[in-house]
Amino acid sequence: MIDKLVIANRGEVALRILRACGELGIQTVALHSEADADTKYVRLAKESVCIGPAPAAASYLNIPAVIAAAEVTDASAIHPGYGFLAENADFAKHVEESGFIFVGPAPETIRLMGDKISAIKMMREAGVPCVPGSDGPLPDDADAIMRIAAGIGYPIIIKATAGGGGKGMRVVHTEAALLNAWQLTRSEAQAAFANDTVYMERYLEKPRHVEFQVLADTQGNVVILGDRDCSMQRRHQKVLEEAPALGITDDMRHKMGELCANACRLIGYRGAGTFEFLFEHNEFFFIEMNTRLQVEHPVTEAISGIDIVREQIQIAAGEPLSVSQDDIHLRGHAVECRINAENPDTFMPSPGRITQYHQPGGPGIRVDSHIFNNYRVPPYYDSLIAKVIAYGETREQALVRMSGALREMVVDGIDTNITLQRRLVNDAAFRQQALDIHYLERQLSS
Ligand code: MV4
Repeated sequence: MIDKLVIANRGEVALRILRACGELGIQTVALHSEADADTKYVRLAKESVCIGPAPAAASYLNIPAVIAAAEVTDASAIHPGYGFLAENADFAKHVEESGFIFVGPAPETIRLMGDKISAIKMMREAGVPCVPGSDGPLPDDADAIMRIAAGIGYPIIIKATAGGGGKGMRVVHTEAALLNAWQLTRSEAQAAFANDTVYMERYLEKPRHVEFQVLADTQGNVVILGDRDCSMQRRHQKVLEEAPALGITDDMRHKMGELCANACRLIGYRGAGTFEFLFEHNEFFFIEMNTRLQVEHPVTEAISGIDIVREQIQIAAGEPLSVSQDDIHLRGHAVECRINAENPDTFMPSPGRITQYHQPGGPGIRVDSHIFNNYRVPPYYDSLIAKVIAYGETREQALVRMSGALREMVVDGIDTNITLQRRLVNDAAFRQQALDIHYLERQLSS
């Protein structure tokens, strides 16, 4: 049903989608900006179309250009990857109205989950535990807001309903700071998202970020591929992820999985999705749902043996999931290190020509990357240049393998965070215990 697929993305994820299409016998069309003409995924695709100048707004985010490229190549489907247009409900709607298959959930589902208040409302209905909070938008009434905050108890956090991923939120520690913080968050939300609706939650001070991966087909089947811990982050950018999350009993994992599956059925979910939770004092609290493929999907693939991108494409083609929940057996442990082209001290992007690249390998090592010797990292996009994934029977084995892989890896000509990743993987505290979402930033500042 899908004979030709447009890859509306770049970099390592474009290559990841291209490889899945290769296995499925689907022809590929690589879309690229003027800055990405000379790339590995463009070379390997059957066809390619230049959709605009280097800035993403003129190319990878240019909806009419993406759809026109699908039309001129007579493709049947469009895969958005992650970032760019992946969670743009208007884009998904345009894709479908133009007669193409969108590899992802229905546009209405993207819209519903993109609005955090409506997402939380649906999750509560499905019995998924959420953070105690305002259960809806804050009213335009100072006294009412003070009462809501007092009822929740300080500290609280005010979040924009159109936000997510760390944009448009503010922590409030005292009643004295509440109204000013409310006004500020509201005006920032208006400026950033053209939507000033905000809500309130109890602020969890030292949680972990634990997320559940789901796959749902159009026949009503749902499978849960377990959880990932993504707590190692800096400024809302994940640095290292692993699966499974430490210290979650099989019983809890099973119970949370069931609740996520219920939620999928309630909202009629289709495709790959992720339920994000904060995990603190042995309790889960839903915060957001991502309706796309995620950067860290390979750690789940490693412990489940399921090809998530392949399943995504087959679901989009109307085929049933290739497995049922009884076929899913999570085994071993996997860790992913994101390798970025960035200055190790300032974290500023470090574009430029890679003069020397040595890719690590060996048992249990997977590298998802679009780079090669003499590749020029463009200055216009995200600084992710490679993902190193290490699998082992145990967490210790996965980390030993990761440590070896990072020692082997050479990327010369530009700055990278490889040294930082080596340090983190060999950090005594990280080796021993599950750490909270603030650990890495605390460590970096000391
Ligand atoms: C929170 C929180 C504490 N309490 N909500 C940040 C990104 C967005 N996904 C939600 N975020 C948070 N929401 C409550 N009620 C702390 C964060 C948070 C965070 C969450 C996940 C991963 C990294 C984070 C870094 C800072 C703050």
